[in-house]
Amino acid sequence: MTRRAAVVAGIATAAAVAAAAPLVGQTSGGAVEPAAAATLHEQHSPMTFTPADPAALDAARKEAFAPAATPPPQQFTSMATNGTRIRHYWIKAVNVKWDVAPNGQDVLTARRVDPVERQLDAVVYRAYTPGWKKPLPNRAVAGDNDGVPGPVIEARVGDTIHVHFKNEDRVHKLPHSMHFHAFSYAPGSDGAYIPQISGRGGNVPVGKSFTYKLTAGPQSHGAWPYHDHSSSMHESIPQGLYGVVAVYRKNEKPPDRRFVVAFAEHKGFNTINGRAFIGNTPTFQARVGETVEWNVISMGELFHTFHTHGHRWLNHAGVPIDNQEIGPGGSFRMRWREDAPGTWYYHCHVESHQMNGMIGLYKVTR
Ligand SMILES: [Cu+2]
Repeated sequence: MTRRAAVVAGIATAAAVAAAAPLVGQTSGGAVEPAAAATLHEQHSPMTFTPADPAALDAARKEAFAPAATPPPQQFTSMATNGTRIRHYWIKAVNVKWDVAPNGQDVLTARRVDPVERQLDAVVYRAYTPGWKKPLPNRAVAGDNDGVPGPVIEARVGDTIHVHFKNEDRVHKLPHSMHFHAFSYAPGSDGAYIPQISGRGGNVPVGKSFTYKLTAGPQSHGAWPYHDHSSSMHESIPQGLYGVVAVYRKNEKPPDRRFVVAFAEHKGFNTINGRAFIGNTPTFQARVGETVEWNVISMGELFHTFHTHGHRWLNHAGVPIDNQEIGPGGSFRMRWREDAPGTWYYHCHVESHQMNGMIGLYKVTR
């Protein structure tokens, strides 16, 4: 506790440190209450660490750095539902225990990450079969229906999308909503809480539901974020309530692989898809010759840079780059045809973020 408080003190005001104390106290005790919100921007220092147990470190490294298997083909729901007039998504906000670093290691610095440091009483978006009957399976490496970020909302320009949202946050008991970048909609489907104005969709109470009616217009193509914009958004986004919208042009061919990368902060770690450190963050895979597409969003309070090794792409001015800045609420997508076999890093190039979890592996096989 003393060490943690000292880390906080390094970057925060005395008031923030005082506010952080209840969370530190509760790590042995149970439910996360709104106190968590006060500690969102606390930063772990890569210089203070518990050395890893050699056997655990070795196991985590073996798993992370093992040769790539042949990646299975990727499916996109947009292909399965293409041709229907209205795409329906059935989504709940549900509680899960989320582990920011399931393998318990930072394999780069040989540091052990303790369970109390890395576990979170999360609330996440999860996709269901019609009528919210059964959760849909997760079919991607990450970012499909596995928690943080929420399920990818896919559409094509010209589509109408109905998102049926139900708030089942029984742990925090907070109102939630879904607010979508990318789409056009009437004010009632904005999903943003405006006191006395926004209506039911801006602040959906626990146990209640709301249907957002959206249209993918001519300016909707690309990768975008969606997130909670209710009165609880400042607490709920760090608890996991955000995801990615992927909209293709009318006749655009989808890529062979789509990699979802969501930069954010959870429990003081700088995260990719809710996870920190190699082997916990997604290990993406592709084969030479495939078209790969990266959908990158940023949530939270910080600015990041998305960098990949061994690859370059063209920015909007047609200039080759290998490092793209991205700020809160921002997003971009880009593609390349894979021609570089090997195991590569992708990471945020803000070095303190990279060392605090924002790094992963990309494995390309022939
Ligand atoms: Cu960063």
